[in-house]
Amino acid sequence: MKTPLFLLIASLALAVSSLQAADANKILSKGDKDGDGKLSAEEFSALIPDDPEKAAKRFKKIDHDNDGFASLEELKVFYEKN
Ligand SMILES: [Ca+2]
Ligand SMILES: [Ca+2]
Repeated sequence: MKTPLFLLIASLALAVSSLQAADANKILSKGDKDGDGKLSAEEFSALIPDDPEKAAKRFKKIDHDNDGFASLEELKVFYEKN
């Protein structure tokens, strides 16, 4: 029996979105040195040590509410879009 196409697409979309959530989680757990559950600009730029300018620009985009920290939610939103 063949799997209906829409089911394939749905499961693919699910796999992709959980992958992105996993990415955000991974980035957060890797970068969060002080363990407060979010990334400061400093913690974030430490993840991209070879290009501080790019890191700063990206951090600005991620920090949507401008509180100076990238929360897991903000990371998720960013990595879903990119
Ligand atoms: Ca932190
Ligand atoms: Ca923020």
